[in-house]
Amino acid sequence: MEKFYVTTAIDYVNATPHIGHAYEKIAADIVARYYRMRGKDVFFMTGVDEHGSKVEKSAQDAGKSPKEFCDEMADKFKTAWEKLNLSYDHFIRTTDDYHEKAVQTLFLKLLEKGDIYKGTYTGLYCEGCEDFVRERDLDDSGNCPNHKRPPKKLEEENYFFRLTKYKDRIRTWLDTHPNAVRPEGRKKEILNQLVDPELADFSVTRSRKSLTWGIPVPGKEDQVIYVWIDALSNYITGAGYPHDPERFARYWPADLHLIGKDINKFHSIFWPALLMAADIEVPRQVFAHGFITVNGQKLSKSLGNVIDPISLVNNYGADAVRFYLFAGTPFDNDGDFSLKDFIEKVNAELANNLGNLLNRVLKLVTDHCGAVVPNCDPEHTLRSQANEIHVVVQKHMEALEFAKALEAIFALSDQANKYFNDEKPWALFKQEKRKEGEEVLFTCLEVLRRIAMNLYPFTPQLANDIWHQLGYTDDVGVIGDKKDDDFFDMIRPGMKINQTGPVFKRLELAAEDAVSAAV
Ligand code: ME8
Repeated sequence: MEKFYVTTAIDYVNATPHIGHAYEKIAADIVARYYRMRGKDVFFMTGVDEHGSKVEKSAQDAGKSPKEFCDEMADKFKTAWEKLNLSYDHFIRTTDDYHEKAVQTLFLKLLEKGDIYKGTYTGLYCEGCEDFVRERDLDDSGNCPNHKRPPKKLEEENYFFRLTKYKDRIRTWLDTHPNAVRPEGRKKEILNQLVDPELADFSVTRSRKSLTWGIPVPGKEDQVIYVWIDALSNYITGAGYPHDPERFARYWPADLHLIGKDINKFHSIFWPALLMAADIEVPRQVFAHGFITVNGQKLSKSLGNVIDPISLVNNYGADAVRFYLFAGTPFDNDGDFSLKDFIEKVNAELANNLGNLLNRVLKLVTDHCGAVVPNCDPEHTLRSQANEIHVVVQKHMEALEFAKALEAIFALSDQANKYFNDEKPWALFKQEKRKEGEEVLFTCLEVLRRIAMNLYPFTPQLANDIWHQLGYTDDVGVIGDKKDDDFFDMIRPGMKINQTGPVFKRLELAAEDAVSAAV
């Protein structure tokens, strides 16, 4: 069985998960479910990034020890992901013992090789970015443009990673692997950064005086391994490096690192360079997605618009959130979340377009065909379109064009509604045109079957509910384990359908959301 290893960025635990974090994790889940369904051995990993001064400070503010604070926060992330129906295989915490040991091993390996060396760093450091910043990148008030606060001046003895040694190899990698960094615009950004003379060796440790909450440099107690080498390594340590060589050999290299556009440099330059230095294969693809804004504004604690994914799911259900975040907004662009639009779009597509189609078709099958799939095999252009939907969806899924995949699926549902309205099967049965009536119902059932299969990665619960109402007793997501024929074959004549009421209930604005929806 072919493997597929997909990862997400690991989130800082200094604050609770927000809709932007959820966006990325759901994307990875969609990919994981899609490839599992297509028969791949998927390893889907997500997790949290727990070290660093930001987290240490948040713990202090909360009156807790960093470890105690991180334990609570890691649970909050896990709860959110469970609510959103994420099917990750492993949740990594950078405070996990195996991870800490592995990071130290990697550090010593690079030190021994001479790719990590000791130097003195003087510069400006932004705690928000957990990165050194350049004077010329600051805004007019001397603040970090991302975090709107001044960076700190730092002079420290640190260990550095010899990034400059690997610049040419990274360029060659990008030139010879056109899909290694995507989308195209983000790759160009990386190519420009590679020729910037200011892209220098970077610091991989901090003095214990300025950072205590981190992995100690082995044998050098005054130095702590600095966040990025610790964080990036999660992708290999979580897959078994070096403690489980068999698992590591099975899943590495990662097939897809999903990350946000703000951390592209770390993933498309620092990370491959670290791997090259350690003689480990580089990932197959880094994909930098866009950012979610809320009502057109950047997510910000001070604006109070940091939507909590848990309350969103509690009020509207996981499928609605999963669907909305990926319908409409191309994954490589920024997209906006507005409650009003969310409710409108979800009701229009999931309740009206798809839900009604299912209800109307199944009602006629119940009333006129004894609740059994009619025994026929009609030819119709709509059926041919339905037969091809997986090809269209596959093309979009491989390119991570989620919005286009959804558009194709819902266009099919739209067409089926139109066909149903035009053919009026209820009238056909009344006019004793049973054969014609059955053929219309069969065609619609087949469309619904295809929709359920293709929709599954996006809205697993809804897809399963449709699947079960169509009469199947298993889970739509396990279809990939079966013969391909089952996937591509038609709905089974003679199968008893199981109509149990609306598959998707229209959403109503929750009272607590009324104020923000009015914005
Ligand atoms: O950067 N919309 O953690 P993080 C979409 N720990 N994605 C968003 C977003 C938004 N509004 N805001 C953040 C870190 N993200 C590091 C990563 S990986 C080895 C270490 C994305 O909690 C962001 O781009 O700040 C990143 O991919 C992820 O959420 C975690 O962000």
